[in-house]
Amino acid sequence: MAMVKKTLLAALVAAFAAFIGHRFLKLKEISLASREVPVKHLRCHYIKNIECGAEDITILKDGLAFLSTGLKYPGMPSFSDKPGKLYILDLLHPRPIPVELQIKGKLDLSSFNPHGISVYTDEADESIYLFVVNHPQYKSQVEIFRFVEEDTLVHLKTITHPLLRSINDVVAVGVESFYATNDRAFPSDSLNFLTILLGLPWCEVVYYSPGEVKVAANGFLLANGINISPDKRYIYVSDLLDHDIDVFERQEGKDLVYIKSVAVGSLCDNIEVDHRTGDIWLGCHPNAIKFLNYDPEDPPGSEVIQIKNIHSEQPVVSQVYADNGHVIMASAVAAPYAGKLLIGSVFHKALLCDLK
Ligand SMILES: [Ca+2]
Ligand SMILES: [Ca+2]
Ligand SMILES: [Ca+2]
Repeated sequence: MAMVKKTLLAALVAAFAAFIGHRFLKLKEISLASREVPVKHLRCHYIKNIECGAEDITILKDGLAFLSTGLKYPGMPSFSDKPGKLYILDLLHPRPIPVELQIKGKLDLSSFNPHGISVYTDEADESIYLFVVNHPQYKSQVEIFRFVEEDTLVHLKTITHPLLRSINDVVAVGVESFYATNDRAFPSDSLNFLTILLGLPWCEVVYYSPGEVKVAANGFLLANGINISPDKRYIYVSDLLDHDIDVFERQEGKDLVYIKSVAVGSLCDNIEVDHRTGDIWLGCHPNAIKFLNYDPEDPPGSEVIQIKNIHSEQPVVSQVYADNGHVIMASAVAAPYAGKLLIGSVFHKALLCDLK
């Protein structure tokens, strides 16, 4: 009997070890650990004053771009220990230079750590609201600002909620309501790593409004960028570790109904949507291991991917830009405007490129 027990135990241990070994191989696969991207450049130049990342960028219809800079995030490189800043850049200017936005109100600027951003224009009076994911002391909250003049934001409100646990990006759908992505299943690093190792898709999209907060969609390995179609009917979510963009339809009850996924073959971060064409633009990480184990000798690369006709039977996915990290490392966002493209990075510089 003892012998049978021993054999069973040995078989169980061997099966468990094989399973964990298999999961580590799978992890190598989903992190695209051996991927190298051949360089594919556009005509670009660096944007002045941006040296420590512009993790997220979004552009208004009149060509004003907002940039979220200086992110510090656990486990990721950062070239600055100063607080983060928000900038504005006028793309209609012949030589656009970013201007730091002055923040008025009660927000503690010494711990400001901006991450994903989104703008909302109130059609009633054309007022513009900027929603910013903020991580003071690595916590997660959403700041709502009103853009009042050329270079000034007025801080209106800080939103915290137990469901807004580990927010990466946000998409505003009203003056005080939004959808936000949680990029971690657990606050604890080891539990979070375990969910990734086991391939458990436990990240969520949360809907927030003053009257109701709920999980609107789930089933993501790592929910990162989020954005909305120009007609406001669809929500797009980048599931970074699943290498795809998930498309959802908005419902009256604010739930999101899953429509489909479009494979992108890269680890895509933030999503921008061309106001005019509805095309999807993605700032992506070609190789997660190079990104996490930052080595200036073998830097993490950058990749910009565009999806045309995402709602058709055959969306067209194409690589628009790729770099091996010698020009720009760790691209997180690509925002198009009138034949130009802004590329921002998690911790490095930012580029303004010509698409024509
Ligand atoms: Ca965003
Ligand atoms: Ca997916
Ligand atoms: Ca992001």
